[in-house]
Amino acid sequence: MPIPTLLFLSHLTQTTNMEEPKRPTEHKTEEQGNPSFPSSLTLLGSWASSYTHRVQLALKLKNLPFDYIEEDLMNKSPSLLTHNPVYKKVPVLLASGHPIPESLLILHFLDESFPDTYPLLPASPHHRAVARFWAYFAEDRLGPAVAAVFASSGEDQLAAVARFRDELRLLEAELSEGAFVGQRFFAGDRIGFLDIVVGCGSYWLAVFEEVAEVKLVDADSFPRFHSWLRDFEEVEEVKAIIPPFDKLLEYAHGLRRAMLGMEGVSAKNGDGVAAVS
Ligand SMILES: N[C@@H](CCC(=O)N[C@@H](CS)C(=O)NCC(=O)O)C(=O)O
Repeated sequence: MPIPTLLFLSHLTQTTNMEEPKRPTEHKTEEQGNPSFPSSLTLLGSWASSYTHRVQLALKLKNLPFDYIEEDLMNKSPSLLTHNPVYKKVPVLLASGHPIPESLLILHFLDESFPDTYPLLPASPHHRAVARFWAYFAEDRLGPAVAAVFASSGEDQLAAVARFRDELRLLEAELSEGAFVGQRFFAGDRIGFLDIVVGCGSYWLAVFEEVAEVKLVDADSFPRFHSWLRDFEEVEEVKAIIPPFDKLLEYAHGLRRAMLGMEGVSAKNGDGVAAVS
């Protein structure tokens, strides 16, 4: 659930400049080969973007080598603007130089291009549809609900917390007695597509709880989601991707100050999240 960047923060990362932009690798000349059988992979991303983390995690699970280019979202590179002219957002994956924007589409692309190494989606069409349905739910409902909590204060925030918990209850029910009952992860005994989608974003929940001084997920109300998240965060590949808690915390504090500073324009029902983007 990239809770918008978060899923959540995706909207929020855009106008704040709390992190020095780094460009770890030079942009290589991109050969224009066949994108369906990519001979090279380059990821344009942002360090705090859970959408970017989704792609990094999928690449890691599939053990695919790739170049990484850190984008400064306050000062987007010509490469990003050229390769994602419609949304101008990260992540963008260049497959043999051919751009693929949108994290979920990139996950699908990787699974279709490299089906034999760590398949992300289930084999059965029905289970695939279920995973995609809940991924859509995470994007469409859960993420915006978290973003609204982060962007609001006072009574608006209390209402936003209640709304988020109502949404999360739907996923909790699916874990405890629905499509994923008895499974450690959404994908079974190891993480897969839906775990990546919901998980890259969910690690922000603890950060938001601290910054916004609210309780979003407690083990009593959400026992299955709570244990799923703990298990997800313990996966070696996940640990290698998620930035340290303190770094996320500092970032989120700055973001929250910036957002509440916009009060009157922004801090109702998550509108501020969109306003910042
Ligand atoms: N739906 C997109 C969302 C990507 C997104 O929102 N990325 C944010 C960073 S987390 C971004 O690039 N924001 C820059 C902007 O909106 O100007 C995806 O799944 O990839």
